[in-house]
Parts: sequence; C-alpha cells; structure tokens
Amino acid sequence: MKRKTIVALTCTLILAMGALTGCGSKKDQTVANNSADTASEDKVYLIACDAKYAPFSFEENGAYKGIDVELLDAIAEIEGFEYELKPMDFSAVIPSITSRQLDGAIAGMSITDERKQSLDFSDGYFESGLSLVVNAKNTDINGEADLTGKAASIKKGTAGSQFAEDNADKYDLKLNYFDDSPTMFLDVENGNSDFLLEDYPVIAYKIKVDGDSKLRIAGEKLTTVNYGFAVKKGENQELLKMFNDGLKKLKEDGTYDKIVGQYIGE
Ligand code: ASN
Repeated sequence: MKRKTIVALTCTLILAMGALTGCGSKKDQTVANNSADTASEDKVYLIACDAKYAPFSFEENGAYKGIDVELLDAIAEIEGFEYELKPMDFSAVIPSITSRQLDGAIAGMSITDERKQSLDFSDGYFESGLSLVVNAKNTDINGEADLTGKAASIKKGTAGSQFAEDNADKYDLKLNYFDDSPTMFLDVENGNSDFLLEDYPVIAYKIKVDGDSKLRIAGEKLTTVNYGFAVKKGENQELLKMFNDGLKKLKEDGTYDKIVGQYIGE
C-alpha cells in the first residue's frame, strides 16, 4: 500500500511539474521540434506577424487579414503545413525567433545584412523601402537634407529606427520611440515629432484609406529593399523551403497577384 502511494505521489508530482513547465502544450512541442530538419506530421509552426501593419497584417472585425496573413495562409494550404499566427509588436519578433519561441515570421520584414547574421530569409516577396513622412501642414521638410535638428517618430526595432539611429549624430536628431505604426503616425499627426520613417507601401496605404490623413510623403524613397519570411539562422529550413516553393506556385497560378491586388493598385 505504502509503495503504491509513493508511486501515485511521484506520478502526481511529475504531472504537476509538467503542468508548471507547460509540458505538452502545442507551443512547447513546436519549440522542442524546432531543431528537426524535417517537419513532423503534427507540427504546428508558430509564426508571427506585425499586429498593426496594414496592408500587410491587421485586425478587422476580430480576424487578421492583409497581404502577409493571406500569403502565409495560401502557402500553408498549398504546401500542407499547419501554423498558428502570433500577432505582436515588431520589436518582439526577431528576439522571439532567435530565442526559439517562434518558428518564423512574416512581418513586413526587410531583408537586411544585419538581420541575416541571426536569421535566414526566404526569397523576397514584396519590394519595399523607407519613406520620409511629415505632417501634411509641414512645408519645410522635403528630403533628407532638411532633417537637421528635427524630432523623429520611430518604431522600435525597425529598419526605420535603425536609419534614424545611424543618422542621429549627422543630423542632430531627437528620437521618439513607439511600439507600433499607428502610435508612431499619431505623434507626427499631433505635431509632436517633425517626421517619421515608414515603409512606402504602408504609409501609401494609410494615406489612401484615411481620406483625412494628416500625413504627407516627403520626397523620394530613402531605400529600396525586399520583404522576406524569416526563420532562425540554420533552423526550420524545411519551413523556409516550403515558403519559397509555395510562393513560387502562388506567383505562377495568379493567387499572389490576387492577394496583393486587393490592397495595392488602383
Ligand atoms: N518594415 C519593418 C522592418 O523591416 C518591420 C515592421 O515595421 N513590421 O524593420
């Protein structure tokens, strides 16, 4: 009897420890499987998108939509893999991939040499690049040369914030950081910051859908760069391959143009 009790207690303890460490949850299974080079049948990939990044990923009536969200869904369908979408602030995306809390991300993420040190990217799926954006009432900023002494509204962890940080000394910039694009936009709309840096397709979409947008794109694009789907360097290579294969098929069968065309174009 005594022995049985000990066995039962040990079992309970193991179960309790399992519960505490989250054993058996979908998330941990995914993380535990992460180093495997082949996808197991029941694998559910955890994939981030930017929570507030129209027209690439945004919530509408309780559901996520946008170019990134719909491309990922169509690729998963055609390649036959399961995933769970994790919308989050962009600043959390790369650290969550490198610490293996995520398997990958489709987050309007520019492919940069710096990011390539810790991430592997898919083929580029959308041409983007940074635009300089000011309040529509502002007439004195029309390009990079007009930025001296100005206050920048920037989003944490982005190519835009990197650009501002790299040029902060050169132009004597004041940097105001925000967690997402809508709050970064507001800071310039309200007249607190003089300018912001955002990717051209994102700011062009905002200005198009907000009939009353208080923002103006100042001058030509500052950079030209492609967006890529990202995984941790050297890991989840089967997922990267499925993304590339699926993307190619969607371009061939017209689905890619259909998805993008809903948001960008005439
Ligand atoms: N486009 C940004 C970057 O590549 C990411 C984002 O804001 N979602 O840094």
